[in-house]
Amino acid sequence: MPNLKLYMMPFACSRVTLNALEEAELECELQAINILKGDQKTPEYLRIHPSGKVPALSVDGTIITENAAILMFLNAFQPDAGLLPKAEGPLEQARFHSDLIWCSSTFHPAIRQVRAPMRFTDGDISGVFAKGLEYTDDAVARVEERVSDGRWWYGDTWSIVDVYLNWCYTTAASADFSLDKFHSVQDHSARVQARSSFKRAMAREMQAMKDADIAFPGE
Ligand SMILES: N[C@@H](CCC(=O)N[C@@H](CS)C(=O)NCC(=O)O)C(=O)O
Repeated sequence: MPNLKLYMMPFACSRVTLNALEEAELECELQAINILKGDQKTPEYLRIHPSGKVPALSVDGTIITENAAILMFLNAFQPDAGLLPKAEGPLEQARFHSDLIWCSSTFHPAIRQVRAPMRFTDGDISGVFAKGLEYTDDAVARVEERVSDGRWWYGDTWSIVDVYLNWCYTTAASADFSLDKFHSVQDHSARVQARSSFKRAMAREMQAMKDADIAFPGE
């Protein structure tokens, strides 16, 4: 087994990676990076992740950055863990990878526009924010359609894509995006969060937060 270390931040998108590690039952040390204090921009951390973001995964000292790439690696490393459905060939594999990349490169940036519009402009944030709400609505509507009637993103089969989607829409909801009209998404959220690997990941996040003395504003 390789030596794994995950650079993460409680509540950030590294939750998806942590859930994948728990689902695949891979032992992994956690290193919390307090992004509220700017620890992601220290020279030491920039040597690990040149963009100053979480997650980053060290595999025997070799670093992988970008959530989608880490998840693809974990799926290839532990193919029987069911992080993604088994692909029939390279074409189907690419379609599954495309779903992960959609989460990281389309859905996640839309949410950032809602949560942190000031990071996209030096001027008035209202247009960035309004567009962010619009893009997020498009993405959540796509999920709503796909997970209706108790389905997962891939129908009968849970996958790590469901966890990624859950992180995206719950993070949007923690800003100013309402999930009220998305009944299937709300049901999907309850199902994703009931899974034992999700609960273990959450418990580890809470412990990491305590160990690193991370406090969110207002706490
Ligand atoms: N494209 C990256 C984005 C990662 C990302 O944006 N992470 C956020 C937390 S959810 C972060 O580290 N933010 C700190 C910052 O931007 O300073 C990925 O998918 O891994």
